[in-house]
Amino acid sequence: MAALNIISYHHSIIPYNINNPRHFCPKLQSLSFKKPLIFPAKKLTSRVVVSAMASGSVKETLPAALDSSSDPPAIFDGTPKLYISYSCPYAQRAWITRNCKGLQETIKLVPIDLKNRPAWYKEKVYPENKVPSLEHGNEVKGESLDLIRYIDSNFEGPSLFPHDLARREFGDELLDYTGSFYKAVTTSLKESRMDEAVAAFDHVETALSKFDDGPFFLGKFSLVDIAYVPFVERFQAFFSEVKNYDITRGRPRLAVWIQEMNKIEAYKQTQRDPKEYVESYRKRFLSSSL
Ligand SMILES: N[C@@H](CCC(=O)N[C@@H](CS)C(=O)NCC(=O)O)C(=O)O
Repeated sequence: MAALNIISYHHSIIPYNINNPRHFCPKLQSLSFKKPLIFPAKKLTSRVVVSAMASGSVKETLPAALDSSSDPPAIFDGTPKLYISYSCPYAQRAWITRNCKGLQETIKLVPIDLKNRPAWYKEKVYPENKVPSLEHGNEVKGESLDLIRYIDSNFEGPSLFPHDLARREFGDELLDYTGSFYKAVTTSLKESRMDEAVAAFDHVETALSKFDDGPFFLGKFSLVDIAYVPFVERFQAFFSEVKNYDITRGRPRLAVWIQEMNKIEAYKQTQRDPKEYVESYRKRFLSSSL
């Protein structure tokens, strides 16, 4: 079982005393919230396990990105393949999901150089010519939000979407909101105003207070956290560096969420140097003022 394997690989979670919330996350206790952020021990037990399963702490040597001079991998040879770009936030969603489920040895990572794309990618793999895409069986599927659900439902490993109806419904709502979140923040950037971005970050802060049995959107870690984190990671770096605006200021739940996300090895392995994000966003959203 993949989940147990990961727990045994991931020694750093073992020292936590699962009966003591402070050991799980000491900093949670020093912040003040409308709802206390102390998680009942019985719920915490399952959270630690989920967090451990989501650790993805099988260390992986990342392959070099394939470009126009590279031969294709053995397409449709029966090995599931996740085509990504290391810098793409949409691809990062699928990559984190694969890591969280402990599928590093099941789903092969195939990074593509999007600036110098191999012709075979569009011709033989994914006619949309975008990343991410997943080759599984005789099919290739795309669209990050569909893919993370697909990987969660069609591969082994811990389930990353809750079973209870209230959480599922809120999860669906938040997954739907990711597009509006991105649009609101990037519109603010393009138009050099803060109002829409501030409202979008406030929306996230409010969403994080809905379930108080853990610091994640649905209480426990889920696909919703995976869907948001690549964008929050980029926005946090850009707003801090370019707008001198700390997106966590006055948003204690967002601050704790980022802190907790940064402890998840499955996600950490997908992070890039924040300077890269800042430069890329500068070109994309501030080009007229350069
Ligand atoms: N809606 C798609 C967006 C994917 C996407 O736009 N990926 C970008 C890289 S971040 C891409 O492949 N761009 C190449 C292109 O548009 O030609 C998803 O959620 O997967």
